[in-house]
Amino acid sequence: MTPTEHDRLSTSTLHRLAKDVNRPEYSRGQVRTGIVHMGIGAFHRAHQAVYTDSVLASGDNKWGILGVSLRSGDTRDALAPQDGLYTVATRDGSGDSFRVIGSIEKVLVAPENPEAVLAAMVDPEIRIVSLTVTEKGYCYSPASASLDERHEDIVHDLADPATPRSAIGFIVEALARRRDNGTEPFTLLSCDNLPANGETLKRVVIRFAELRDSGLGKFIRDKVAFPSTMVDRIVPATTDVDRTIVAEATGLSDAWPIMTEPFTQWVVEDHFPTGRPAWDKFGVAFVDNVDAFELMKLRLLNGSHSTLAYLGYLAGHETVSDVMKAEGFNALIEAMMDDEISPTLPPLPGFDLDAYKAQLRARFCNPALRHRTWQIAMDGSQKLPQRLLNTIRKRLEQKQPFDRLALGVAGWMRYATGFDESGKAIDVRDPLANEFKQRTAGKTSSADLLDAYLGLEQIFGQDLPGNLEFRRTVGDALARLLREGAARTVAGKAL
Ligand code: CS2
Repeated sequence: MTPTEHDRLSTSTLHRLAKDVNRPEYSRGQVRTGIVHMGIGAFHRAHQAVYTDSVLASGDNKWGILGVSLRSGDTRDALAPQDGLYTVATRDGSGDSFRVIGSIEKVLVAPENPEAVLAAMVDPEIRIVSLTVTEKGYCYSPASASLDERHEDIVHDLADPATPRSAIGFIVEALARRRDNGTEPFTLLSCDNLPANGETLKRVVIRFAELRDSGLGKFIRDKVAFPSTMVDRIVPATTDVDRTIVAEATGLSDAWPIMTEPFTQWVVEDHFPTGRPAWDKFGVAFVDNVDAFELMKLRLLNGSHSTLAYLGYLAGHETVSDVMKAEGFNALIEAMMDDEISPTLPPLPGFDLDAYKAQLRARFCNPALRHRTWQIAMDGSQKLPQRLLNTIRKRLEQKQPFDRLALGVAGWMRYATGFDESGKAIDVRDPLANEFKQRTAGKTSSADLLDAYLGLEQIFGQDLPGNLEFRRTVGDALARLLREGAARTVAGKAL
C-alpha cells in the first residue's frame, strides 16, 4: 500500500498501530500546557519533544508543548489532522524502530495570528519558552553574537511591538505583558547550536528590551533565567520515501514523520526558577555549566559536519555517509579532530574524548540516515564562526597549525560562489546569499575570492581579515581547491 492508502495517524486510529510501535500510553486529554516551543521543526520533534513525551508518560502532566512556527504553516497543516501525533523512526543500518510521540498538543503559526501566540505565552501555566529557531533566528551578527539592530524583523518589532515577527520580539513582548500582569516570567531555554546559547539569547533579548524601554531591560536582566544547553541528535529532512517506509511499518500514514539516529544527548544548566520537567529521569544531564560540553560538540561534531558538507558536496557526494566512504575524508576528519580541534577544548575531567570522537565518526558513517550534504551546507554565514573560525582563533593564539580547519573554511568559500566544480549552479541557501553573489561575481582567482569574502565582517570579525597567517593558510587551501578540486585535495593527491 502507498501512504495514502493507509489510515492517517490520529487519536482515533492509534489503536490500529502495529504492535511493536511505542505510543503515548498516557491520557493526552489530561495534559496541561507548560511549555511554549518556538521553531517546531524536525530537530525539536526528535529531541526535546521526545524527552518531554517520556515525562508525560511518567505521570507528570504539566508539561504539554504548544509549538509555534515563526514562518510557514507546513508543520501545523501536517500535525493538526493527526491531533499533534507523529512518528519518530530511529535508524542505524540494522533496522528501524518507531515511536509515536504525543507531547505536542497544538501548533500555532505566528504570522497568521501573532496575538494568539502572545496570549499563549502570557498564560501563567507556561513555565518554559524553549527555542530551536536556528542560528539566524537570533537576529544577531554571527561574528559578534550581538543583536543586529538593522535586521528587518528587529526594526519592525521595535516599531510595532504588539505584533512581532521575530522570536526575540515575541519573547520581549510576552515578558513585558507578564511583568505588567504580575505573572512570574518564564524560563528561556535556547536549544540551538550556538556557543553559550543561553548567554547569547540573554544578550540579544536584553538589548532588544532596552531599545524598547530601559526598565524592561533591567527587569529581564534581574528576573529571567536563560540556562544554556548542549543539544545533539542528527535529524535529516524527511523524504517521501521515509513517509512510505513509516506507513508500511506502522500501518498508519503520517504526513510528517521524523527520521533520526539512536544517539541523543542533552546537557542543560539547572537554572529553572519556576520549575521544569524531570527530564533528568530520562537521560538529560543537568550541570552547573555547559560551556565545555557545548564547545566540544560545536567544534568536533558541527565543525566536522560543515567541513564534510562543503568538501563532500563539491566532490559530488549527496550524503554524509557517502562522503565518509570517499577516499581521504575519514582520515581528514580524524586528523582535524585529534590534531587541530582537541587541543583547543577546555578540559572535561573524567570524559573519554577519544571514545566521543570515534563515536562521532561512526555516527557520520550511519548509512541509514541519508543526511544530505546540501542540508548541512545551508546558512554557512551563521555557522562558520562557532564551528570553525573560533577554533582557528584558538590555534592562532596557540601558534599551532590549522591547515585542515582552513580547508573547511576554503570549502565553504568555494561552495558559496554558487557554482560547483563542473560549472553547475549550486542552490546556496543563506541569509547572505545575495551578498556572496555580488561580492564574488567575475572573480576566479583564490586571492580575489579571499578578499571578497574577508570583507564580510559579520562572519570574519575585525581580527581575521588582517591576520597574515589566516589569509595565507585559507588562501593556499582555496587555491588548491580551485586548482585540483575537492576530491583530489582531500585524497591527498594534490598535497
Ligand atoms: C548539522 C546539525 O545541519 C547542520 O548544520 O551540523 O544540524 C547537526 O546534525 C546537529 O547539530 C547534531 O546534533
